[in-house]
Amino acid sequence: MSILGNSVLRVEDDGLLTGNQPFTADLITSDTLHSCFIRSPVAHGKLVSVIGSPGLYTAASLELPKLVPWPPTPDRYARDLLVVDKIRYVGDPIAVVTGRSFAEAQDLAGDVEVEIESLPAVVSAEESSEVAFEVEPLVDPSALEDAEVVVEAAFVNQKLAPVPLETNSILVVPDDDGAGLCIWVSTQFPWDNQASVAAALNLDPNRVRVIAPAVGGGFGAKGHTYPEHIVVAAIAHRTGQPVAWQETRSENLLNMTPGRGQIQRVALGAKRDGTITGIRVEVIADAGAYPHVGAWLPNYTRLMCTGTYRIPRVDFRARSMVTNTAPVGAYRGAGRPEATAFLERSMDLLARELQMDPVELRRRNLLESHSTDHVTPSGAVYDSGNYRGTLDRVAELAGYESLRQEQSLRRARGDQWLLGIGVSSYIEVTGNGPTEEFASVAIELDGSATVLCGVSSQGQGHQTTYAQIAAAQLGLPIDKVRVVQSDTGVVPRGNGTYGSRSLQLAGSAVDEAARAVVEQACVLAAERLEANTADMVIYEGVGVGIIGSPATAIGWADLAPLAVEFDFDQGARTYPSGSHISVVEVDRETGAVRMIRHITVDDCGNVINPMLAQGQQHGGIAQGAAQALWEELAYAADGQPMTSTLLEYLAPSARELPSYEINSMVTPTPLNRLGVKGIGEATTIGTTPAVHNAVLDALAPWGVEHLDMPLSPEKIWRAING
Ligand code: MCN
Repeated sequence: MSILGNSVLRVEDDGLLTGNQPFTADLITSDTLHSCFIRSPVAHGKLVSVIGSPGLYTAASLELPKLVPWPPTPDRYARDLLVVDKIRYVGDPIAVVTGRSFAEAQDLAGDVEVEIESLPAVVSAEESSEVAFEVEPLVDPSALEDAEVVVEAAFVNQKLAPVPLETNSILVVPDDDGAGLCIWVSTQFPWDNQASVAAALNLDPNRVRVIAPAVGGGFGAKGHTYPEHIVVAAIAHRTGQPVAWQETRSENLLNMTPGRGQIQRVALGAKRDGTITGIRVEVIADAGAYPHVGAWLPNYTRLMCTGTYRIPRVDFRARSMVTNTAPVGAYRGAGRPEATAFLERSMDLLARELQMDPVELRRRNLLESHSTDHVTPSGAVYDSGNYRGTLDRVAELAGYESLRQEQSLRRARGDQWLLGIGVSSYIEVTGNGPTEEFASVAIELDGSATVLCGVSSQGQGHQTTYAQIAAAQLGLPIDKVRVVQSDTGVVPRGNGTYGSRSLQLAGSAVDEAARAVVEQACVLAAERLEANTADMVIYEGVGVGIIGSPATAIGWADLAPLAVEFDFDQGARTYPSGSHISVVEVDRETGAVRMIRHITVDDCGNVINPMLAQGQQHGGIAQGAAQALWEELAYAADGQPMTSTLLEYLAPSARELPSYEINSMVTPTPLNRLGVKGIGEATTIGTTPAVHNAVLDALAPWGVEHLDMPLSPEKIWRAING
C-alpha cells in the first residue's frame, strides 16, 4: 500500500511542541541591537524634520536606494525605504532607532521629534483620482442584451488584516568579514528577501544567506520583502552588529499588507428560466499607498469572473486606485475570493428575483464536468472539474430539503432564532507565480534520503508531505527521509510558497527527482547483479533488487551516494473547485449570528495527506467565515486606522465557529503525475459567500436584499428594524 493518500502524522510537530524548533525571535542573542520604527501618525503629509537621539537612522543617514515593487508599475511606484519627504499612510516608516533591548529602543524612539505638515488624506478608493493600475478589460457593451431579467448590485469586499500568530520578525547577523549577512526572517519566500537585500546593499547575493526558521503563519502577507527588512539589514551591515526587528501586534495591524479591498458593481442577466446570458462587472480596487502586488490582483478577479458557470457574455473592467492607507497585498485567495463573492451573491439575488431555489438556479448554470481543458470567456483554462458533482453531494450531505423545511417551520412559528441556509459554488486557480519549482533528492551514505525544495512552509506541513512523496518512490520509511527547505545557503533556488503552488510544483519536482534516483539505482544495481535494468524493482524498506528475488536486493546505503536535481515546470495552473453550504441562526431581537453548521465538498484532485489537507480546509473556513461575519480593517475619514488592536479587529476564536463537516471529491488534474491541485486557499474562497448568503437568506422575510460584510449584529438589527 502506498504511503500517499494517508494521514501521516506531521514530522515537524515534535520540534514545535517541545520548543526545539526555533522561530526568528528565539534566535536573538544578547549582543543583538533591537530596532523600533518611528511611524507616521498622519495619513498624508510632508515630512519637515526628524530630530533624534543616538542610534537614530533616517533615509538621509542610511542613503538606501528605493524598493522597486513587483508589478504592476515598478518604476512609477518605487518606494523610499524610509520617508524622504512625502508621508502616505498612518504607519509609514519615517525613521528607526536601535537599542540594547526592545524597551530601550522604544524609549529612544519616544525621544525622537518628528515635524510633519499634514495634508488632506484620500481614504476611499472611490474618491481617489490616482489610478495605479488598470486591468485589461473584457469588453462587451451588449453583455446584457439577451437578458430577460437583470439583477444589479454594488458590493463592498472589505479590507482584511492577515493576522498571522507570529508578526513580522527578522534577525540580521553580519559576517565577520563585513561582506555578507545571515538573515533569519519570518517569510514565505526567502529568495525574495535575498535578492532585495543584496540589491539594496549592493552585496553579492551569494553572501546574503536567508533562512526562514519556523514561521507562524503568513497567509500571503509574508510573500514579499518589507522596507523594514532592508533597513534592518542595512544597519547590521553598517554597524557590524546583529540587529533584530520584532513587530508588535499594533504595528502589525497598521503596517502588514492587508488584502481584498474592492468595490464591485455587478449586473447579472438571465432568461426567465434561470439561464444566465451575461454579466457586467466594474471593480474599483484599493491599492493603498505605494501600489504593488495588491494593485495587480484584480487580474485574478477578472480571470475567475465567470466561476463555475456558463456565462456566454462578459464585460469586465477593473482599476486599482492609490489611497492613503497601508499598501494592499495578497491575502489568502488574493483576487479570487473577490470574484466568487460577487458571483455567488449575484446568483442569490437572481434566485430571489426569479423566485427559484438557489441550489436549483446554480444547477441550471453549472459547467459540465470535464477532464480536459475548458477555456472560459476570461481566458482561464480550467484543467478538470466536477462542479455539479460537488454541489449535488453537498446538498445531500447537508440534508438541504429538510433544512428548508425546518426554515419554513421556524418562520411560521415566529421563532426568535431564524434559520439561514447559504450555498456557494467556487472554482479558483492554484500554482500561481512561476509554474516552475526546484527539488532534489539525494541518497546519503547511511541509506537515508535528503530532499531539498524551493518552497517554504509557514505551517502547511511541507516536511511531512514531501517526505511522503519521496518515501513512496524510494520505498523508504518516512523517518529515513529528511526534507530541507527555507535556506538559501543550502537549497540552490526556489520560488517560495504562495498561490497554493507548493504541492503541485515542489511536490511534483520531488516526485520526479525521486523517480530519477530510482532509475539511477536500478541501473547501478543491475550492473552489480549482472541483470537487466528492466528486471529491477524496489524492495520496500530494503533497496533495489531483481524482480521476484528479494534476496538479491542491494541496500540504499550500498547504492549511495546518488543525487538528482529536478526543475519541474507544470507550464499551466490547476483549478480546484467545490461547493459549500453554511447554516446560520440569526437572532431577530439582537441581530446576532450563530454559525451552526458548515458543510463542504472540496475537490483538489488527489490528496497526498488527508489530515494536512483537512487542516487547510479548517483554517480556510475560519478565515472565510471571519470575512463574512467579523473582520474588517477600517479607517476613519482622515485615514486613522480604527482597528489597530485585536479588541477592534475581530479575528474569531474557536468559540465562534462550529465543528465543520468537511468532505472531498477527487477529480485529478492531468497537469502533474501526482494528479494534485492546491488546497491552501480554496475553502476560504468557498466559505465567505456561503456564510454571507446564509445570513441574507435568514433575513429574506424582511425583504432585505443585500448587506455588506462583515455582517455585524448592529447592521442586521438595523436592517430588520427598517
Ligand atoms: N495537500 C495535500 N493534497 C493536495 C493539496 C494539498 O495533501 N491535493 C496538503 C499539502 O501537502 C500541504 C498543504 O495541503 O501540506 C497545502 O498545500 P498547497 O495547497 O500546495 O498550498 P501551499 O503549501 O503552497 O501553501 C500556501 C497556501 C496559501 S497561498 C496560504 S495564503 C495559506 C495556506 O497555504 N497560508 C497558510 N495555508 C496556510 N496554513 C498555515 N498553517 N499558515 C499559513 O500562513
